[in-house]
Amino acid sequence: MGKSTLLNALVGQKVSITSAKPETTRQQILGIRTYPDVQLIYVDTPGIPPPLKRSRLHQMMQRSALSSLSSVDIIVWVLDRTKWQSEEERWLAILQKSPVAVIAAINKVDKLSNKTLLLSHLAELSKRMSFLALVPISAKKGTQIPELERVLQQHLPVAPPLFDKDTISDKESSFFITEWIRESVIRALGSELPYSAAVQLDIFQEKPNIVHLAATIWVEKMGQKKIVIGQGGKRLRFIGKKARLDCERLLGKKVFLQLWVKIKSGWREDDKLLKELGL
Ligand SMILES: Nc1nc2c(ncn2[C@@H]2O[C@H](COP(=O)(O)OP(=O)(O)O)[C@@H](O)[C@H]2O)c(=O)[nH]1
Ligand SMILES: [Mg+2]
Repeated sequence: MGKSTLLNALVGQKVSITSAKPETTRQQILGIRTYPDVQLIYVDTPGIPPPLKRSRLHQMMQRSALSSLSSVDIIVWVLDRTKWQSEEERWLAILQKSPVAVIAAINKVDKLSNKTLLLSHLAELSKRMSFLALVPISAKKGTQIPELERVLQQHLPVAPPLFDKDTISDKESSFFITEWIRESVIRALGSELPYSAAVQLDIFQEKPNIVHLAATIWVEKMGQKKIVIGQGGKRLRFIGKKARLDCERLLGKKVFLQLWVKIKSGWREDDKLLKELGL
């Protein structure tokens, strides 16, 4: 859909990881943007996984997605152009009953060639529930993001700011480090490792000129470990390089990053490990 891409566009910096694969976002992340006269606090959420194949991790993702709905002032429903699949149907059923007002953000319009289709889709959507506004956007290109912000500001209640003006998220560096590593794993692996990796930070040691980081990439099976490591460790080095550069940007210092790949079968059902991973 592009929820995390949109969050990053609205915050103006990367706070949430994105990938072409569903289920990239696992938990709620706040992104904060402060202008001289307004502070906008956004909540990024996972999607709702299909009802079959639900693991403990899936249940946690769903709980996280749904719990944010009641605690916000406005919901922005991000849709992928005119696509309408079972997840959209599940969200519609939930949002129709929501006491919180909803804005529909029709995303990825940069990929939409037939604009007539868009108009009829907007008309269809409006028939099924009432929205505060329907805003076609491109989160990736930044198209119509100021328009979406304008509509949001128009409808938000007046309140004192909750965060310092320089704060962009509720998460700490350690969270971003493990997420940047996980994003690098997801992107390096294409469809070979669906949803099965978790990252745990083992060492975070800050020295005057360099930060020493060590992390474990948890996978479920021997075969997956081999894929992540690659021939002669080539893929793991590639994953590590991208993650290291992202971490250097985040921490503003040189980073020495060590990665280990370990197997823990059924980690997605393991409450203790899920807790240790902050899920
Ligand atoms: N062409 C295009 N791609 C987008 C846009 N927004 C997001 N994407 C891509 O869609 C994929 C899913 O995005 P992501 O933000 O991770 O979606 P999420 O699962 O809803 O959080 C990624 O490959 C993004 O680069 C957009 O406006 N235009
Ligand atoms: Mg996401």
